[in-house]
Amino acid sequence: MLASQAEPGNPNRKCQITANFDPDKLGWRSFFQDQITPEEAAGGWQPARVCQGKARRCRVWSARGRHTLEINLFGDQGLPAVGDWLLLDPKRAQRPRRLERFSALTRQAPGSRFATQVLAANVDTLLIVTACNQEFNIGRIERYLALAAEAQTRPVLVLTKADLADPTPGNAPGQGPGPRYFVEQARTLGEHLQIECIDARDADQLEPIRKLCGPGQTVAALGSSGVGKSTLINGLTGLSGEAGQQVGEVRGDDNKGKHTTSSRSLHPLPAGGVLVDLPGIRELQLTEAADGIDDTFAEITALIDDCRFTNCGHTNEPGCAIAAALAAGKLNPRRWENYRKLQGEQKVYDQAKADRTKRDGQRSTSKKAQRRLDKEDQH
Ligand SMILES: Nc1nc2c(ncn2[C@@H]2O[C@H](COP(=O)(O)OP(=O)(O)O)[C@@H](O)[C@H]2O)c(=O)[nH]1
Ligand SMILES: [Mg+2]
Ligand SMILES: [Zn+2]
Repeated sequence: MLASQAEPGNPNRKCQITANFDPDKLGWRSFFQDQITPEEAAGGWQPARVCQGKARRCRVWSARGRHTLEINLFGDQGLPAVGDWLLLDPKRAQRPRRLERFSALTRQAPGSRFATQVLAANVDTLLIVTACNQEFNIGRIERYLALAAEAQTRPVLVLTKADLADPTPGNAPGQGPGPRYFVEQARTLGEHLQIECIDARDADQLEPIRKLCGPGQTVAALGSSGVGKSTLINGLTGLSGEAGQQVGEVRGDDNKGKHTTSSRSLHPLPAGGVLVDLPGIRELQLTEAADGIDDTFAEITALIDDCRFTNCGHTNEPGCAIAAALAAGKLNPRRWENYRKLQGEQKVYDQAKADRTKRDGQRSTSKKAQRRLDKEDQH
């Protein structure tokens, strides 16, 4: 299955793949195997999966176990992201080749109007984690759904703190919106969306999520701090204390978490899959996600197809299917607003990127922006 089992650094010595490193369980599949050239196979190149990326230093998992790679040069490929598969040249480990990704969760790099940052690569399932309290925000979930749709990653909505949902602070017992309220709200996002409403601290309630994390599966958890991502991850990995993820306190007044985990990381699961923690997402500006947004708002995309004019602005044009659906109460005005907002942001991004590309010639990401990206990855 592997190109070769020779140990990097010593191509003549066969090495035992450590008990911990089973590439198939870690997500290796024919999609990656097929990318290995005959020369690489003959040269003893070895696959490695990135479990943590900090600028040019990244932690990887390979037949040598877990180790750090100082990457010298990454050419036009950009730096590897958590979840990437690399091929390590036994003679020049510093110059790995990054294999093509089957999916990438990307956002606009914070502080930049045009650079893209890969949050995680090769993710099968995205857990969109939010809590049954004032953190719950339907518009933000739609944004996350568009991110998943763009990456063609299956989204699952995880509503934590179901145990606290009723009563909510300020409400008399029994009068707050119970967990059902949040599930009903979330259901308006899609008939087929998988929704799990749980107490993340209770391992038994994690069973439906555990099912998604079988051998070879890569599952990422995304959500604001304080919603229970680390709790969820510890429940799934079975680790706690020093070995597990640090679980944070939550401020009493607004239920917001203080940032505890801050770097993206990949964790193996006892059953075989891997989990990616995507902490500290304060800002999620989508990049090149017009298709993902269209998929997320499929009912709107279908209506737009019915507008009389292909360039309909959906304001006062005759034969506008959007205006008609709004007037007839057949289109949720909040969804329409959010669709317009997200597509509007895309236009601003596309314009900024086009302007920058024009100024920089062929380069779409300037050196300065890349340095800023590297720096932000060190946090
Ligand atoms: N009652 C309750 N508390 C939870 C739940 N999930 C997380 N917490 C608590 O919320 C706080 C923040 O959790 P943490 O996992 O650090 O959130 P993260 O910032 O998203 O990683 C901790 O005190 C957890 O014990 C839940 O489902 N129910
Ligand atoms: Mg955390
Ligand atoms: Zn229209």
